Amino acid sequence: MGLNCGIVGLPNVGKSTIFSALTSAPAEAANYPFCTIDPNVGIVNVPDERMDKIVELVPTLKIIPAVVEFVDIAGLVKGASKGEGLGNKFLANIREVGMIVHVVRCFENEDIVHVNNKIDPAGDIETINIELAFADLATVENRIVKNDKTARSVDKDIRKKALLLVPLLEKLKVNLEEGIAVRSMGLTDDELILISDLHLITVKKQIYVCNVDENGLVEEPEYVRSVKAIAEEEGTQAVVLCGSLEADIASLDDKEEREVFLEEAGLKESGLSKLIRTAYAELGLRTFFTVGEKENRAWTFHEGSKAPQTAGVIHTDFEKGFIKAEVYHCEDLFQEKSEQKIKAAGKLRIEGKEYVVQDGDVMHFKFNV
Ligand SMILES: Nc1nc2c(ncn2[C@@H]2O[C@H](COP(=O)(O)OP(=O)(O)O)[C@@H](O)[C@H]2O)c(=O)[nH]1
Ligand SMILES: [Mg+2]
Repeated sequence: MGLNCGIVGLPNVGKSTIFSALTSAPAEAANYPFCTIDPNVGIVNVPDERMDKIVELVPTLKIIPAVVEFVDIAGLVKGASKGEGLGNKFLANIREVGMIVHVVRCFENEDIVHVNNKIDPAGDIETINIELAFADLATVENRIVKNDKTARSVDKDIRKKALLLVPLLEKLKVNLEEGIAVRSMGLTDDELILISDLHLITVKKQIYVCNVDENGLVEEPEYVRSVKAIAEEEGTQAVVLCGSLEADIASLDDKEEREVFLEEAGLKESGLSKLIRTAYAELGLRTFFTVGEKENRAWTFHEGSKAPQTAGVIHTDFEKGFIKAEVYHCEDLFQEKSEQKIKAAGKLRIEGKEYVVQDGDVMHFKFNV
């Protein structure tokens, strides 16, 4: 499951600052056996106001939020695709993530060197995107050589599959040479399946983070506008935040202190919280809840999943032995104030194997073991 995002960007754009702020209050790793344990990996709680409201109505001993993983990917410089800098480690790390969070420097500060000596978000984005495309180009070129051999195989099926790949690999090569990301090539689902074992980088979704200084939060700088324009053209999101301010906020232990700080900075929500929510949604992740005296918990599922699959998120036995689910939406709870009243109002539904679970559903699963 692609539950994680890799933070990439040129050196000195604020990646590590953002990563440390994100992970300053680490989630309880024991609850998330699927997560990687690595210093560059942080498990981050997904802020969700709905859980706060649920807890008011269904008091519980333990609250477990949904999480998403962030990976601080070091070493992306010009030439990384050819092994410059930490090139190879970088490539290995980035292949494993579900999505790319591309940090762009939109703040000025003479003391912090910019690798190209100039604040130029559009130029920086191009540098990184071309580097990523070239990394994929190298992968594709290797595969073309191998595939040419496979296409001469004596096994008819193997030969057939290899021949199918020939025009597709050529199309990838031609476009990647122009620096075009695979995600922008308009490939069909079948084509995407054919190339899935290449683990290409630029096929992954990418969102942008504009790292501004504090003034940039109040008045949108031209730098940000240029990133937003690129994001819009690519059909993706650009989140604006100030890395150093986020680091300051994250260093406060007390929730109320953090809220006062935000208010003083003129913000409704911290930039990190916006980033986490955007990343989670763009990864195609959605949340359902289980509630009870012992534990209120937010669970993550992939958009479009049916009831048995989402039951499987809790335990594989729940999926295998799935019978039915009792479901209501958290909005029903906010309206009716208790599960009894939801039942009395006829809003508790019984759903079967074909039910497509909705974001914000509260589920009770019935199953056989
Ligand atoms: N003024 C300002 N400096 C920042 C901001 N974010 C990061 N920095 C500084 O920029 C430098 C490089 O940051 P770092 O997070 O290590 O960048 P990385 O190389 O992308 O990981 C550090 O000195 C940070 O303190 C920001 O939002 N505003
Ligand atoms: Mg760093």
